[in-house]
Amino acid sequence: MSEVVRFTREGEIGVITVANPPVNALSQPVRAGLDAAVRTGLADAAVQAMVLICDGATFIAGADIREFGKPLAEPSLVPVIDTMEGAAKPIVAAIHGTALGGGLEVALGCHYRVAVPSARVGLPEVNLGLLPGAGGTQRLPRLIGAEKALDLMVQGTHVPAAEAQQLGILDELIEGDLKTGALAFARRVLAENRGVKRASERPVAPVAADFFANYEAGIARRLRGFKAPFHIIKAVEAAATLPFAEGMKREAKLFQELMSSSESRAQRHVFFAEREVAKVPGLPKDVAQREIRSAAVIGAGTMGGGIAMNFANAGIPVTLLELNREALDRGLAVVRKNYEATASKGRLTAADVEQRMGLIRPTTDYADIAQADVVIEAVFENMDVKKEVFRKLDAVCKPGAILATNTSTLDVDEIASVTQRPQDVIGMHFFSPANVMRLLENVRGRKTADDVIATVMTLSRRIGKIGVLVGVCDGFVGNRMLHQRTREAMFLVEEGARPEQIDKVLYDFGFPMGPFAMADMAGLDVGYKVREERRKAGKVEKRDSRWIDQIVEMGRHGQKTGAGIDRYQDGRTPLPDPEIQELIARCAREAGVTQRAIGDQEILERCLYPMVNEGAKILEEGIAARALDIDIIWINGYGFPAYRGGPMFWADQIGLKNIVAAYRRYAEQFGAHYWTPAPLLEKLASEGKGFYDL
Ligand code: 3H9
Repeated sequence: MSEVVRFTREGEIGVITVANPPVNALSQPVRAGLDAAVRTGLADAAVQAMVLICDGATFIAGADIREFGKPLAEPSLVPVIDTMEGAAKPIVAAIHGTALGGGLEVALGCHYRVAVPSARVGLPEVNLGLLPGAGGTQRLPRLIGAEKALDLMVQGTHVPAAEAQQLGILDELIEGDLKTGALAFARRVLAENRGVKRASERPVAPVAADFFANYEAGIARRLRGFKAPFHIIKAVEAAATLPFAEGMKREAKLFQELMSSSESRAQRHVFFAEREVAKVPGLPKDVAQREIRSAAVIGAGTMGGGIAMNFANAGIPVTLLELNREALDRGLAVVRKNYEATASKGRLTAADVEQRMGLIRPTTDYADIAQADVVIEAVFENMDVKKEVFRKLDAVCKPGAILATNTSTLDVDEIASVTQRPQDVIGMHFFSPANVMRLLENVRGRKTADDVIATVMTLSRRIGKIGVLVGVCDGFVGNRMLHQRTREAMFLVEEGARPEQIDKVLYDFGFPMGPFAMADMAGLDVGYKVREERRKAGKVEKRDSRWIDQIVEMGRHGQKTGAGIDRYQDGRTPLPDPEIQELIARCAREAGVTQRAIGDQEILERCLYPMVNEGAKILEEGIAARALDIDIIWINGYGFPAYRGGPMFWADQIGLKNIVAAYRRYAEQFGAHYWTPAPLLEKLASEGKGFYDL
């Protein structure tokens, strides 16, 4: 038999074992091996039933994504599953770890499914811009109904075993040894003469005539821009309305369409990039990491409380320090409220809430954090305040503790310089709300030690974040690029574009919200203070667009004051305000800018190309090691649509030479100051290359 699939016999039961680490993906040798193993079992008169089980950490976790985009090597998965399902001898899938995608489709092609209680099953192809293409869209609705099947496939949920059993995906849960339990189950099937149960032969429970149209309408806004969820609905509709064989043909066609789509290509890139960011170039793989058994957070504001929650969620005890008792109590109350909100949605039990709150230890005394393995400072964003905190940390923390700052703008090296141990200091820039947002920009200082970096990258994953390593500069990667977009958006408005027009262009591009709607929601005073600080620090823009600042000076701070760039009738619904249009026109006149009608394409290019250009500078300076680091930051921290792969991946699709050509056009129109391409961008464009060719 093949190296990755073994066939053995335990009495009258044939045992097929897949061994293809790390996740038993269905590469060509596995598909061929499965096919051969099933045929061996069928041909062997002594075999009456079979068990399919996997070695290693998990059941089959899906098709081998690395084979996608290449010509398919036979056999493809569908006929292999057909052979299994068509077998006259019962086959039992024995699941541990995760049965995902093609893995679950293989299991659905088996006649019975058993699993250990810790297992999870799902069809998460949607996250790769695909649909289950080996019968999943046809068999799952036959087992659990169209609606549940759609929920599962459209959300890509990993369903816990107990729930999967309730739904009807699993036949039985096995306590104790899986193989022993699965063999016993197979023997019972034989003894009770239960025969083969083929999912494909069952009907799909009927649904209302308008069910699919309603389902689509229900996800249309939230999942706009993604192709796969809508194709999944079409495939399940085929399952509900066509004979199985016809449904399979429809599934195959829809799968192929997705496989060759730009959306799926981008999402597959994101899948691997999210795993690649953890592998820091130049960092020795064998560097011994520091042990993190406890944490402390300085500052119990919104940010500090959110950060502490991440540790409690991961089961790591965390001390939360605030200088005065009232602020500490307020912070804790917010944390509790957040947990209770989650519990009220059924995602945590009351006991979970208490357990997590129990892991957060409040204090007003620095002495209580002396033994913490990692300390994250989340106090007011001011250099003097931060330095004061770090002097104290240096005095009280045990040797070897990691001292992290959550600064989003300040120089990590300067903060580190007030300590006697700059090698232990690093930035951990969480995004708000810190308990929800997955991105963590880990900022390496000039002197940060390798083992501190490695430990913090591992810790990021442990607390459920995607940690991306960046270097010290103004705004790090995310905010530095965002600054470019904000500036051009302000200019565009001054030149005659309406704020809501710009919002719509970026919303239609795939961002969850446009920059001005976002600014009104976050509070215009926030940006105002940042700009004031920048001006005070002598960071003056060559062209200074003041219209938003004038809005703030009128006392209009956004949604929270009932008016900002827009007016808010009922507190939330924006209404464009003629008074603001006049204010903008007046600002334009004062700045000597002639207003004109501006097209959507110009808006898109002027908002996004400077971000790409800044990304090129960030790469040149080594602030980010790879284009993929930048892409993952923008997708997870700023809502860049995953189906476009991130700004740098997107730029490669546009073609860097086209971006440079646009830069030249805009330089003629507006001058070279803001429109000089970065040397790296220019070089790659002239060589016909992209950022991903670096
Ligand atoms: C599909 O099945 C299509 C079918 O419907 C149709 C067929 C016709 N292939 O995530 P980890 C690698 S689409 C190749 O860090 P964890 C991964 O890159 C597929 N490689 O571990 C990494 O490599 P490296 C549907 C894969 O324990 C290593 O394995 N299935 C695949 O945190 C460890 O991964 C899915 O979408 C793969 N399918 O999580 C499931 N999966 O070490 C995708 C993983 O070199 N996978 N690798 O960086 C997952 O969700 C997680 O990997 C899993 C394990 C939960 C399984």
